[in-house]
Amino acid sequence: MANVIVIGAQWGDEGKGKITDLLSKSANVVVRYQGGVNAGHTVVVNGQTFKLHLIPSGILYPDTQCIIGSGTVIDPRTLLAEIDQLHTLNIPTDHLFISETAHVTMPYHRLFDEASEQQRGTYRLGTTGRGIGPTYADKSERNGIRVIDLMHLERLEEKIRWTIAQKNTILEKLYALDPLDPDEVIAEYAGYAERLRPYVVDSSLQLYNAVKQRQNILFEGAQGTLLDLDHGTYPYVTSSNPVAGGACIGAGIGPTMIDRVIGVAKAYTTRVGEGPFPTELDGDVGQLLCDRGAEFGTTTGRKRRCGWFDAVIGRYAVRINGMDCLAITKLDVLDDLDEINVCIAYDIEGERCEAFPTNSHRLSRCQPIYQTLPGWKQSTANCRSLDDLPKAALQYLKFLAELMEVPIAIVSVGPSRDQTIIVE
Ligand code: 2SA
Ligand code: GDP
Ligand code: MG
Repeated sequence: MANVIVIGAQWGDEGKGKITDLLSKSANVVVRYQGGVNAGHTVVVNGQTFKLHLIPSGILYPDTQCIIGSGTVIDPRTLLAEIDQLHTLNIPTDHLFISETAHVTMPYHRLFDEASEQQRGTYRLGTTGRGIGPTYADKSERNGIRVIDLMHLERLEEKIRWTIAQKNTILEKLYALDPLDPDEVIAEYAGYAERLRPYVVDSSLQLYNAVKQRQNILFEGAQGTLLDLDHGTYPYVTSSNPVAGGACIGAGIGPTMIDRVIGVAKAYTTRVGEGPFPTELDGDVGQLLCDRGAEFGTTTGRKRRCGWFDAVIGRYAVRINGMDCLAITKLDVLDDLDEINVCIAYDIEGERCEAFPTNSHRLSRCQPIYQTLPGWKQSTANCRSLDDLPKAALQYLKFLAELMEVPIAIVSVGPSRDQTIIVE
């Protein structure tokens, strides 16, 4: 398998959790390299559903090391709840490791996220409210608290006292909120620190040793290409780099150690949160995709916006990530449709546009140009090889691969691990 990056090729929720779990069977190490508890990755095995936020989706394999890398932001409260939840299901976590250089989400980060969204009013971004943007902002401003700080209680106390003094001014003056009590926060985070201590490592070194031993490493992206801080639909993006290039920075390894990039894309498109979405469907078909695809946020439960597959976005994701191949998920969601549209280009005020506009304002003025394909009107949920698929479904997949100029390596026809077609 070698060293493979799994990324989301759209606006997130493409099924990265399912594909990462599937590939983890052949991986020695699985690494999350960015994002925090905004992510929600679902793995379904033998009828049991696991919703993971920070823990890599390889955790169900007891011999696979699972690393939460340096580029992630860690909310200890949610992470510990996730660990506890796995323990109640008899899933061990002694193969979980946390980078000492990852940044920590603090209570003021969550408060700032919610308050600033409220202040933005109609300009709100539709964040998950999990404090992600403010945690990364403190990291960039060099005001962050890192996992390594949690491990040194005296230093932690001093840092929290100093930081909360600054943050309370903002809470009171800018947002008219109550100040935080530093003693309470210190006690809370000291408790988390003790529970997290056994998991904390120098994860970049651990990864380098795995590379030297020629182990197979899987890098699990969170969110998706169009939510990338640099290459997504700014400002309607998250505050990290989900694209393949982010894996090297977030995991702390060099680009020469990467062998392949797999892009995960739904057979249609969804987006949760604000921002432009050219192929969005407001009517019955959009509702059908939402219902059949159970399109509700894995973390927040928010209804996801649904639309047709957008090959302009697909081609952009191939380029930005250096994608080698595709995993197309949720093909089964299209089973009932008479006809299926695929956006092949955009029309911007009479001008045909094949390349994805990097400017969100321009994107919001794009009208999709569609090609219509026939539906297959039969269930694909039990298909386990390409030969099992209805002809029209195969034609649809071939069309997507041609438009995006990359081969399809995996097709997913249901949420379960076994509802998968591996293309030989
Ligand atoms: P944030 O919270 O600062 O990262 O939000 C900024 C934008 O990024 C979007 N975002 C996501 N989009 C899709 N899925 C995500 N994870 C959850 C899921 C989302 C949920 O798996 O369903 O439960 O609502 C995710 N995380 C961040 C977010 O919607 C903003 O548009
Ligand atoms: P991620 O963030 O990319 O890991 O995706 P999420 O877990 O947030 O959302 C994907 C949802 O689709 C989850 O509920 C999965 O269980 C489900 N899912 C994944 N693949 C398929 C599929 O092929 N068909 C159907 N019907 N559901 C799928
Ligand atoms: Mg998700």
